[in-house]
Amino acid sequence: MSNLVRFGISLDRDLLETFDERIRKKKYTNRSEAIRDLIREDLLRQDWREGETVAAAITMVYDHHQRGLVASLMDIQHDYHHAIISSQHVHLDHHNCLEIIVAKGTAEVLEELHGRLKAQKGVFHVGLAIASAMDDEGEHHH
Ligand code: NI
Repeated sequence: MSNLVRFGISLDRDLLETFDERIRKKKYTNRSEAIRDLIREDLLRQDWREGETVAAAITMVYDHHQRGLVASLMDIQHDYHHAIISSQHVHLDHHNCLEIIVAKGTAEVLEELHGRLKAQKGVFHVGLAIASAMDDEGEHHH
């Protein structure tokens, strides 16, 4: 890679040992990759805080036999049609459904959607994972 830059980092020995222990547990093959991921995560959190548009995945597990729940979840998703890109529904077993919603928006909008889904009775778990930062043209950066 022509854009690759090498630089040295001075670090306290104890801190480095703790870091090496952590990256071993996470199965990183080298320190550079672990440090790159930390930097990317930090930049992404910063975009999130600054109200930039990010892409995210919302996963939820719920009991579709809960009275009125499927209709409520559908109503909520329609309220956020401008943010939701796609959703996938998996019938896990006789009772439970898993839904994966891919959405794009600001932290405020995505957290609000997440919160409303989570508040419904019969919903067991709702996760929100930020996938990537986007700029105004929808271009992916870092
Ligand atoms: Ni289902």
